[in-house]
Amino acid sequence: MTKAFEHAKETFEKIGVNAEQAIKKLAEIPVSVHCWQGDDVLGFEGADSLTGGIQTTGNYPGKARNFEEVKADLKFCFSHMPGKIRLNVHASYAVLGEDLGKIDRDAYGAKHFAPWVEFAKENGLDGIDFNPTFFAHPMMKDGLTLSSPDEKVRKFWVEHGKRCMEIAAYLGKEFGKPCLVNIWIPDGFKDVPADRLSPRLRLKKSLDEILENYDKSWVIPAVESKVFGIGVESYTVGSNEFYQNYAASRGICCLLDNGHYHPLEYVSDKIPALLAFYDKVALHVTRGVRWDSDHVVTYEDELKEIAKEIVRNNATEKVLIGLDYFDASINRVFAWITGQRSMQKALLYALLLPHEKLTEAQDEGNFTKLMYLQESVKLLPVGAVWDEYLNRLGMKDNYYDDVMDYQAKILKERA
Ligand code: RNT
Ligand code: ZN
Repeated sequence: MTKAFEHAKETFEKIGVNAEQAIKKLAEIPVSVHCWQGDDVLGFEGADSLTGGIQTTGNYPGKARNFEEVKADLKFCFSHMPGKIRLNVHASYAVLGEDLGKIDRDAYGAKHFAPWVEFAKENGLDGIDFNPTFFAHPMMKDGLTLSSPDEKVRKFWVEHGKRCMEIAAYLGKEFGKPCLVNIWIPDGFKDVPADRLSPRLRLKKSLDEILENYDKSWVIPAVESKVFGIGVESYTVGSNEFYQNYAASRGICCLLDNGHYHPLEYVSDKIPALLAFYDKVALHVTRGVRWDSDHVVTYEDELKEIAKEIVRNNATEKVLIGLDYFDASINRVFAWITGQRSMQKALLYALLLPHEKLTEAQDEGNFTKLMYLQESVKLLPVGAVWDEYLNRLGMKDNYYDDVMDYQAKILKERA
């Protein structure tokens, strides 16, 4: 135990916070790490570009080109990511083997994800979460999938959704923990639509078909809304109001991506609003810069607010934390670790706050004291507790040097 930690412990004790407890709790909060940061969301189906209103920018060398390379990079990342880790896999990362080019997304099955299960188990992960991939595919017609007026197109995607529910049940069972299946579709229009209702009614019908018969003990379905995407600026079928009402009426979960709202709308405020009604709330933690830019998650104010809402509402088991960002302009492995560590740092910050004292001031209507307390906690020695936490896990704060080493030895070899 370092002197700095001893001192920090005393400081926190004085405000009624137990730093040892905070460290223990932090190690138990699962963060679902997205599989798509290492290869610019391309997946294993042979895609060379991304469509559906999302985009990675940059061409930093060393992108993973196949399952082996994604696994190697993730393995390196895991050894630098503190805490409990789940893996968030997209359907487009199916390990198809001999089926590559022979079957399409409407025929993917559990066996195509068995190698991911093996990998996750080998690395002692907490479980796998899953996502149907409704983008970057020739069956998207006029930018539409589940809301398409073309029955052939709509049915194809419904079938994909159904297959994914089955795959998710398999993943949940394998780990003995439910698998979150997040449905995000890119459907929308670049310009003013003539009919805003019918696409939503078709989406509602498609979702009902996908959810007709799934394994409720192992699958937690979620729907992710969005305000707009690139080339889809005027209208999004799966809007916030649409999905919140859909989720509420069907008893499923909402997934909030903090890049998917107007810049002055905050997911930190939406979490407690949903917790008043829902048993579970799922998150895609990202960092939008001016818009849904999917910048790497860093330790900034909104992230801290999000973490506070999770911790102070005793919702660490109700809020399912997943990461969602993709940056190709910097070392991708570095980006992966940085986002996960930032999430953990924010959770630690929140775990070290004197929530009762703060709430007391609020409830007494003593807003002068509340501001005093809120300002004074900002400079508490969280860093010393973070260092101790890493130390105990055999990790260091400096992961940059290791990343550079990995870059020189492994990533440099990739064309
Ligand atoms: C897109 C959504 C969606 C994707 C991933 C790859 O705006 O945020 O969650 O980023 O599914
Ligand atoms: Zn997202």
